[in-house]
Amino acid sequence: MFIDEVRILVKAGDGGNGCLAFRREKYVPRGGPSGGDGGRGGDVVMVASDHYNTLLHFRFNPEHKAERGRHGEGSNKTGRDGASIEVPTPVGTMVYDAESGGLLHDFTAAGDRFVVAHGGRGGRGNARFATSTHQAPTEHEPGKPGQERRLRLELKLLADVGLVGFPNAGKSTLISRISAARPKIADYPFTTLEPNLGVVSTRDDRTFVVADIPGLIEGAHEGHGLGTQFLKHIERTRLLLHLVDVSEASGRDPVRDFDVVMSELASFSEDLAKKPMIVVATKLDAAQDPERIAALEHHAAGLHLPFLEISSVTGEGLPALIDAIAAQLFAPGSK
Ligand SMILES: Nc1nc2c(ncn2[C@@H]2O[C@H](COP(=O)(O)OP(=O)(O)OP(=O)(O)O)[C@@H](O)[C@H]2O)c(=O)[nH]1
Ligand SMILES: [Mg+2]
Repeated sequence: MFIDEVRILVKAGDGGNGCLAFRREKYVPRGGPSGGDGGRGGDVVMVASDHYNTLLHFRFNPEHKAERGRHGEGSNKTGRDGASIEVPTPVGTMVYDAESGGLLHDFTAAGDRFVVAHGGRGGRGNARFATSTHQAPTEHEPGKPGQERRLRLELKLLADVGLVGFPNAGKSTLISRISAARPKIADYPFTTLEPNLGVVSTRDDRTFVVADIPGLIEGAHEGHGLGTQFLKHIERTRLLLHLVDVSEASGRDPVRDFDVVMSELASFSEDLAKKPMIVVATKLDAAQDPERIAALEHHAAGLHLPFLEISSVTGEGLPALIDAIAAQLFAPGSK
């Protein structure tokens, strides 16, 4: 459930063919063999990169082919080698051969490189077959085909962002609006019983992973509601979004909701409560009373926490929220 998986096809370049040719120059009576060798095909090289943390980019781009080697030519011209291609993948990707199921490589550090498909060798041209007793060889070889492989990539997803808040605050609705995750959404508390992960892409084609977990209520650390057990799933995130329902329908006070959730977080782990946090007022479309929003905003300001307002129903505030998350996660010097 927390594993991202894709299948891709990689094809290295074929080797160029060796050439069959003889020198034919004016005034040179008997030209020797002059067919050049074919060039080598390019490799497909996977490279672990910090720029990616999901396999989403492979879904739009499942085939990766390197250039073929050029054929050899007359006058002993060797064909140019095909260019290799580099395919970036997140650190933590495990690469399996999709047919045999065998593990080919485990990318553990940024910059780690692994050739997943080797380019074919170029064929030898006929010039290479000449010997003192065999001066007019017509042998020449075709290039070897480049390796073609189906791969299965696997990545254990670690959430970058955790959603916290009361039941019904709109956590699952938010993740369903900004990612492809489709958790159950309903107008009663504890709709979400298990964490869901969603992959979100930003304007500049970066991605981050959001974890939606069950809501917290007062006394969660003593086992009320579903308790705090699910907070372990967001202990390693880098940012929390604290969702607070500011519509009247919640029947509660947003500032108090906020404080209750904060104290439940703190009683689970001080570190968790101290994580970078964005306070997000939800259900803006259903909030009639600007005072409720202003009070929460003021409260957040007092704690030096950024504050944003959204409606997952109308979409208002969602692009700004994604931008704010990306700014936190991808700021130079973060991570
Ligand atoms: N009007 C309005 N309703 C919303 C909005 N976001 C969520 N809701 C409604 O609020 C209810 C609860 O939404 P969920 O997304 O299931 O809330 P949750 O925080 O995941 O709740 P739990 O999983 O129980 O913790 C649903 O009826 C949603 O349709 C919003 O922006 N505006
Ligand atoms: Mg939910």
